Amino acid sequence: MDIALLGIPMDLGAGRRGVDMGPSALRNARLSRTLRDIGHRVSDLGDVPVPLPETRDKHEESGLIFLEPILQACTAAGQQLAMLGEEVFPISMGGDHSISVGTVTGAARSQRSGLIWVDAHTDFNTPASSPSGNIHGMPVAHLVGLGDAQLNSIGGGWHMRPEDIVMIGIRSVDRRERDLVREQGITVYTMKEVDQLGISRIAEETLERLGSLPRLHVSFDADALDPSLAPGVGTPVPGGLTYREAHLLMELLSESGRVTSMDIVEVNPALDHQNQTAHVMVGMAASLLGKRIL
Ligand code: B3U
Ligand code: MN
Ligand code: MN
Repeated sequence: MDIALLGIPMDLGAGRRGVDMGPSALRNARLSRTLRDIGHRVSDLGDVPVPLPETRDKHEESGLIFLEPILQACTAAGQQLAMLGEEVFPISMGGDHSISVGTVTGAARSQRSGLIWVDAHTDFNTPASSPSGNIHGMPVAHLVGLGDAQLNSIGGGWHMRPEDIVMIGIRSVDRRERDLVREQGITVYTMKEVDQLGISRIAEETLERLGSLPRLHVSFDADALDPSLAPGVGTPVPGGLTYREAHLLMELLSESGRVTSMDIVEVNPALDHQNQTAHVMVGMAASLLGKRIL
């Protein structure tokens, strides 16, 4: 397969600094080499320009911190991805999760698209519900067309249907965010369901729901993993996916042959131990892209 890597060194949407170094950390952990060893052709498109926080006004009072530069970077990322051939599998390297407003939109190439959101958080806040004003807690709400009119119209008004979204690994949801997730009817597998049902049943149900859509995007937030495995994240939450649960999920999605794009987000080397989190996430990408044990 042809794989394109795109870096989005963004930390404007997160509450803590350092996640802008994520693309470097992933390159250092040999993402491209690992995918080539599986047999793919990999091209690295470099990084989308992202303004430095020091050079911009936060506009905290708006409830959307650093909205302007985030709009710029997400629009640029979406445009780059939308220009790729349909057969190219893009991997967007964050950066905080606000990048996904642009990457999910761009990777969809204007088609109906399923979204598998692997995360400790639902990221379904709107400016009105968000306790923090951090845009990395808001991308999914904006992908379905809620929230801020500028942020939800990146990509010219393409939106996802709530029924085309499945979230896995969830264990931290804000109070008003929960109401929105329920109202919109998003399918959510919390860690309780991961424990109860097992990840293979969850993968099966997810593919039953989304497997016939023309495109399928996996957005993988490193904080979905247990913090003992992936310590390099800004908002660690105990009780996450184990190494094998996460790999099995990626392996089963890979076997389906339905996944057409991926994000790797929230890898923060400033909070990590010896780049462990980036290495773990490179392993996840390898499993999603067909690395086989035998
Ligand atoms: N729900 C909180 C915290 C959060 C969301 N995503 C991350 N943290 N990584 C918020 O700020 O919206
Ligand atoms: Mn997230
Ligand atoms: Mn998260």
